Amino acid sequence: MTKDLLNYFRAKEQDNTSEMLFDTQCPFCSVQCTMRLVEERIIERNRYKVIAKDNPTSRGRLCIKGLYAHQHALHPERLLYPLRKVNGQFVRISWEEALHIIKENFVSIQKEDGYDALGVYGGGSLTNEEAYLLGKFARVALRTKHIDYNGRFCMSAAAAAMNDAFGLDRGFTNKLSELPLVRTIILAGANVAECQPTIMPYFQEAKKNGAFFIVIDPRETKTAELADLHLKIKPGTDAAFVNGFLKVLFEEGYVDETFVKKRTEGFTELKAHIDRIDLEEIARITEIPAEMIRLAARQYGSAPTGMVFTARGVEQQTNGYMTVRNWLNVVLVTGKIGKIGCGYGAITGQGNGQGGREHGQKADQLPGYRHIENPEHRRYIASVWGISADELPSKGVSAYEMMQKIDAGEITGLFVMGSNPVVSSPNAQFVKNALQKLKFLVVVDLFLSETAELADLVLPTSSYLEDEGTMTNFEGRVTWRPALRKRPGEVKHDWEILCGIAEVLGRGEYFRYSSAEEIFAELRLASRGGKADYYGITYERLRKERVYWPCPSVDHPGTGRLFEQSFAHPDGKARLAVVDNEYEKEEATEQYPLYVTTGRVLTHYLSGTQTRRSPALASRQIEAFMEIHPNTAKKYKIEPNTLVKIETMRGSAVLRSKYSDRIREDTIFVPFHWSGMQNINHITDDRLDPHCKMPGFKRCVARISPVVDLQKN
Ligand SMILES: Nc1nc2c(c(=O)[nH]1)N[C@H]1C(S)=C(S)[C@@H](COP(=O)(O)OP(=O)(O)OC[C@H]3O[C@@H](n4cnc5c(=O)[nH]c(N)nc54)[C@H](O)[C@@H]3O)O[C@H]1N2
Ligand SMILES: Nc1nc2c(c(=O)[nH]1)N[C@H]1C(S)=C(S)[C@@H](COP(=O)(O)OP(=O)(O)OC[C@H]3O[C@@H](n4cnc5c(=O)[nH]c(N)nc54)[C@H](O)[C@@H]3O)O[C@H]1N2
Ligand code: SF4
Ligand SMILES: [Mo]
Repeated sequence: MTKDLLNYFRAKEQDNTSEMLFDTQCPFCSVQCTMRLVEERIIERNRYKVIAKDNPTSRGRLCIKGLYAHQHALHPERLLYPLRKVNGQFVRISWEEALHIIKENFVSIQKEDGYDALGVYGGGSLTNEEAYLLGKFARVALRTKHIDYNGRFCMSAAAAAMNDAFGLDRGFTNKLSELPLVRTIILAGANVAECQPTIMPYFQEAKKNGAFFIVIDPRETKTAELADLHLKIKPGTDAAFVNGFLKVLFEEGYVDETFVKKRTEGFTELKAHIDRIDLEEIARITEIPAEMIRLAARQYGSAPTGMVFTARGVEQQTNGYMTVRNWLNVVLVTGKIGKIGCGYGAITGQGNGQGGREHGQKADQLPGYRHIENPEHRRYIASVWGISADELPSKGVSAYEMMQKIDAGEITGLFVMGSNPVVSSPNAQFVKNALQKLKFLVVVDLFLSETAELADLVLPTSSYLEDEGTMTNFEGRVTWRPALRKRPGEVKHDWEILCGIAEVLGRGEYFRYSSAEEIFAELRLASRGGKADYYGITYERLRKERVYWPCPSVDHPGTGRLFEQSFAHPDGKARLAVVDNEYEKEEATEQYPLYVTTGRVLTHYLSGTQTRRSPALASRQIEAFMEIHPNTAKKYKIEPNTLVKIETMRGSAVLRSKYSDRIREDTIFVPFHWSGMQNINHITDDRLDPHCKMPGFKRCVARISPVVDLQKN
């Protein structure tokens, strides 16, 4: 009998076994799968088991990350106490001391450098309640205009494009349950099989029902296995591709003229622009044969139903906004939106990537998608918060621009909650150097992340097993995450930390809550009448169902399919846009001959702070790698599974080669979940999309060389 089993029986005999059940939601991606953690205490040790729970989105499925999420939440490296850096070492302090230090530093920074010298940097893992409160904290407790969040690197291009085209940004315009009815599905720069694996069965069902799949990606990914047509596009040329696609739709009569006339603006200009497009030129730019572009457009144009999905492959470009606008042109000119099986989806990334962008963490935004520069919106939110509208700051700058302001000495104190910008920002070495110039850096995290290591003060926060709250998934559906596990050590919830700081800063009267539900009640009111209206959504409802917003009253069923009758602009019409083929981007040269694109693998999550600490996940992919075509590798004398140095003007990284004939020969793919020498963001381009300030994570040029020359050894 094994020792474990022996212990088990011994424990049973002594009736010393206990089993505790914790229902929760996965802390990772935007699907928000539900699960139950079973914790068995048996004399000497605890054992854990995870059981998937049913919900209408993931329908009782979990991917491997969800199955092992508890491994990081229960990891011995969890931060348990506030830490202060003294002579380069972290020492444990009390919460009282921590709050006192924050007060002293925040007050002196704002006295010396002004209110806006404090920056706040949030994240899409925060619950709706905490994201909402962080926005209020920046504006009301700190009175700074500088707040932004990691969603800038994630959803900003698609969000801005949907806002401008439709007047409203919600990840999916349709219900997920409609997917099996769609006859042509376009996946542009989206790797669902690795990034939202538990919704793959919806796509597979569509496939079974005869749907035609077009996958556009420089690599043949797991997702591309669905494809009837896989287009191995040259990175960063998707906007041009869509111009070619539109050309075919126009030439071959797939435009829905009644829809265009009744429901859109800007058709004449778009038509004139597309008339000038030359399909052969598009084929040259994208390196996709004209016939393939024709085939793709015909399939979509002629299908009775169709949906276009984009994700970061096309969005994390310095023309990501324009590329999404062009895909929205496609959806609009064919009238394939606002009907069953017809629509668009920007596949949201983080667990609360959707909710996190609706309630005020963004530099220009107030709750409910209100705008910080709209006097009426300011008045309304000020009234909910009990302050005067004049007290509200104006809009600040985007996430990376905050780093530039830190570097320039304009922002001298920073408060980070729920992000690890030292790993996840473009040109990460610059960001690291900038953060070291700060007078005072506070990081609130579960772990001593690479960013927390630079902090003067680190505050421990609760994990998904401990912190109750709501999240809004990629469908625009609000979900409730119960979390009853006891917090370890002296850990506090993010919202408690914000309230505690507000209190010592003398603004406590605006931050008195005793539960997440109380904050949600205020959020409902603040969002009321806004575009993302949560007023009708209560905890009571959420304990029983997942509710689509907008939901303006408690008896409202929620809005599954958007834009059935009209779009969200005041005149009810959608806007078409003219999109150029070309834009400013890095081009391959003799010195930097290869394109580098970055992304994800199934078993890791974002900056890796969490998944690198999970033995089951880390062991499946222990280090970063570069996916490289064997022909390219041979050209640069790179053997399989050997270390390679990759360099740009900005910096370098060292990665292990991984041969793959499924990637373009001119392109290298690197996941970004690792730090230090393996951090690919040391080389990425920090140019920003002028429309939404999204960095071009998905295209830069680089050179490669073997680290060890095997020939000589
Ligand atoms: N396992 C896992 N799942 C995750 C995450 C994670 O870290 N790990 N993160 C979550 C988050 S926050 C996000 S934002 C999503 C991201 O989800 P996705 O956007 O689907 O993931 P990525 O791997 O970043 O990029 C998708 C694909 O874009 C392709 N691509 C690169 N350049 C181009 C290009 O120029 N054109 C086109 N058409 N395609 C290109 C890449 O080869 C890649 O396969 O995933 C979420 N889910
Ligand atoms: N090269 C390249 N870079 C990229 C991307 C890419 O595709 N390529 N993708 C970008 C995208 S889409 C994204 S979303 C960003 C994400 O990048 P980051 O914002 O850096 O993402 P995370 O790793 O989730 O960082 C979250 C940090 O917060 C902590 N944390 C987790 N939950 C909580 C919580 O509830 N409260 C608090 N206070 N802390 C918490 C985690 O331990 C972790 O240290 O990366 C971007 N960077
Ligand atoms: S990572 Fe995403 S798909 Fe996987 S279990 Fe978590 S929420 Fe579900
Ligand atoms: Mo993301």
